[in-house]
Amino acid sequence: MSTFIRGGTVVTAEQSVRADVYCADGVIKAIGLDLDVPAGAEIIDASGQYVMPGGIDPHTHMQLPFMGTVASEDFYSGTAAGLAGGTTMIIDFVIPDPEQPLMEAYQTWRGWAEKACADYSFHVAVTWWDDSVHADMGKLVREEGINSFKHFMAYKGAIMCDDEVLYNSFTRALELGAMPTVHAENGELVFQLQQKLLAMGMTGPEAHPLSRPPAAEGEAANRAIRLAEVIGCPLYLVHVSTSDALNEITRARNSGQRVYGEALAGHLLLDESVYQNPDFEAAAAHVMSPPFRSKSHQDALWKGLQSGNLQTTATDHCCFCADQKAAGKDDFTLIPNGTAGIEDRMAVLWTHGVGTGRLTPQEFVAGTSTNTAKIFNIHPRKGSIQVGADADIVVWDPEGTRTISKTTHHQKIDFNIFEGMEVKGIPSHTLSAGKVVYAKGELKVERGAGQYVKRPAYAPAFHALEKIADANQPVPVKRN
Ligand code: DUC
Ligand code: ZN
Ligand code: ZN
Repeated sequence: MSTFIRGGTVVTAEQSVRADVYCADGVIKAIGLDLDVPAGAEIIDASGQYVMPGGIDPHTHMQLPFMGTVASEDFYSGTAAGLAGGTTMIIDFVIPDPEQPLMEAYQTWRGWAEKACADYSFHVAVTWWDDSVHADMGKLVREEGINSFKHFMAYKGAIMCDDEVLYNSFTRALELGAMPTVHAENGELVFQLQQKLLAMGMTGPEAHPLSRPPAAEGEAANRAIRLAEVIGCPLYLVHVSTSDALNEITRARNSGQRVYGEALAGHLLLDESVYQNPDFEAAAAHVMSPPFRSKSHQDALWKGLQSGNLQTTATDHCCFCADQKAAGKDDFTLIPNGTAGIEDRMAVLWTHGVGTGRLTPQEFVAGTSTNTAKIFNIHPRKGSIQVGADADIVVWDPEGTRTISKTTHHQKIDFNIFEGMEVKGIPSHTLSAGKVVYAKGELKVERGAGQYVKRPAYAPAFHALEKIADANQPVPVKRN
């Protein structure tokens, strides 16, 4: 099985260059101008189009059991929707219940993901602490190819980590060469504000953003960053939604800390007015955490991407349909948190990023694919167009248009937060492991074709950090 992509412009994070790309045996075999077409290759005419690394969405929650229900999108339908939108890999989250062994939860998620039709990997959440968690983190890194651990600083009484768990887990991650990641919101403050708002009779979705103010995110971001600073580990902040958190990241990076930030397509494009919709279903459909913010935060996030203080983009794809959201009809704290976007991320970011001049095409590739591959240590196998890399490729038609709608999307959810948005710049073809899995509106995916991608630990850089920490060891004063 081989595919020949002819006459396109290859766009990577570094450059744009006219070249043909030949793929066989799942990888890129040749790149160059006017290559000979090998016998039997399927030819894709890419003239007038860009040939880019397939998107990597580092933040999805397929079939997540959460807030008393289960996300409606599973690993098959979700990765298929991703492929339709040019995303060829996801990093999903294993989220153990408190007291559940990490390895047990990991095996459960691995089983669920076997039906995926695009490649996938996992961050594993640390939701509690004891010696078995310490040991399982080691097994996951050394034997299972997990190199990132997630910490929820929100969701009190469920999966929230206190500072003790953060300290223990960040310290262990450093030892193992793994990346700690955080959902940064002060969960205690959110809980107290939720109770206060309910007591005031604020029971609808309009109370959701009030219960999670920007300061709650800024405080948690700062706390996590400061813990990482003292421990000496790097840190990745998922779904940065406020200038408050971004300012903390920027400050830390300027002082030399290795801190990374992720922006969601939804946070870049939607604002908090969605919660004022008098239609409960429409307002509840936007309930996710952190919530959509004011336009000034959106502007800050775009600037974060432009300046490089935010490196990656994601969706937090977590689908709940109207009947599931209805659980919170009389109490906004019971609305399952989550919105969709895996199918639309690439097109909306191209349209509102490259199309408006906010991002160059190279910055688009960096922010949708390459930076994620680098941060999570799978580059250049993923996130690049080079000989030997996996042939996960999107052929991008910059003149192609589409109107986003729940009536035409492939996502398994009855709502689309980008409903009615006209996008210009869409995939014409998506290749997964060299196979054409999406062509001009038609999906040709195979259940189970996606592979689990192991991500090695980052030992060398981390050992350097450990050496610095060792050199700064305190020495007791000798006294008589
Ligand atoms: N936020 C959501 O909106 N859904 C899933 C988990 C999360 O942190
Ligand atoms: Zn989160
Ligand atoms: Zn999430």
